[in-house]
Amino acid sequence: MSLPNHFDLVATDGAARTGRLTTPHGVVRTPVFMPVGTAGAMKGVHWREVRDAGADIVLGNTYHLMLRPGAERIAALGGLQVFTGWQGPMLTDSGGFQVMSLSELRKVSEAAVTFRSHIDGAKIELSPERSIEVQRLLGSDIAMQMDECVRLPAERDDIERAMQLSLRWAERSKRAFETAPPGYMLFGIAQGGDIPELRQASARGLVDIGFHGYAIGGLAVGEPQSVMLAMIEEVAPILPPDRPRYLMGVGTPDDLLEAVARGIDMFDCVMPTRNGRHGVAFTRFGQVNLRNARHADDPRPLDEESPWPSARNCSRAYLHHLVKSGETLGAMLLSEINIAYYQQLMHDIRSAVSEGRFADLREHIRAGWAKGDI
Ligand code: PRF
Repeated sequence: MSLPNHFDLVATDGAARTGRLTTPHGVVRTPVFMPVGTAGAMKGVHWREVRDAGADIVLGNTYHLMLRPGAERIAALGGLQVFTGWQGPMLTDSGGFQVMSLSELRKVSEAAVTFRSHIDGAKIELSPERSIEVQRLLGSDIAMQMDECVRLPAERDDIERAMQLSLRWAERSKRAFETAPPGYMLFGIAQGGDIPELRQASARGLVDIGFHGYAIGGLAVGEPQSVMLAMIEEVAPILPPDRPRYLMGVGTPDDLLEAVARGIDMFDCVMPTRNGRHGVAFTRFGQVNLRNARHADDPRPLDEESPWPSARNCSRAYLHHLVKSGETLGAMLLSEINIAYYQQLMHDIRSAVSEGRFADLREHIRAGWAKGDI
């Protein structure tokens, strides 16, 4: 059965698209990058700065929040927005992917995944139905189906088994979501590894079931960028053009540009905050490692033309000092600068697509990165 559509496609330029996704907590302008606030917090960055940087939506994780502080507790406290103070839209990942990367003693069966909590070792079962229940208790604007993601390289049989299981879980997730109030959304997730036929079968199966939007999972898990882009090219033409498309857990600024060029509308990644905590800044001239001794006496800011104050005003010498001394502020400033850079990139992409000059923007941005930081 076809679900109501909350996405308006505003303009296209080649395969690139720009649109508006209306959620219960506000409108999301696409293409969009969702900063990751895993456990109900953006690591090292206040929501105010996330909002000021231009983020319309953030991502939270079912896995972390169900373990601590617990979904029922967050529901009793008024849901994620009231609990965390982030007033805008939130998308939550379903948990399966985080179980695979974070927990021990995990076991996947038809019914559910069982695992031990990485926090206290408690044995926990997460089924597609429980994942939807948790995401609804959290009050997530966009819930994701539970899926199984296989790291690459992998055997065809393993990829196919996980893809088929994910399709059966997609059906169960949709059924579990039937009683959700209007306006809330559920996205299906395509799997299929690096095998074109399996990618196509996965996408077709999801479209037959019918979701508010469609995600592509199981990429950026060990394969080269060229393979990731080829898999997007297999899947995107099968997805309904009037629904949002979300590439999960991606990526570098270059990944975003290339995926938008192939019709992707939504992204999330820990890269801006994680790299920021490790002393790395994203700039118009590529990545800059502030740990490097060449910055120690450099009075220049990261980018004197940046619209973001910390990128324009803080000297590289100061950022280098903060990072080298292990000051919390170093990680905070670089995380905030990186989130702002990603948001600026998406803003520029949206403007270019709506004005029919995406190809020019793509060349211009790539030229800046190729020039390098000098
Ligand atoms: N599935 C889910 N979340 C994800 C992924 C996936 O395949 C990925 C892979 N890049 C990141 N996050 N549910």
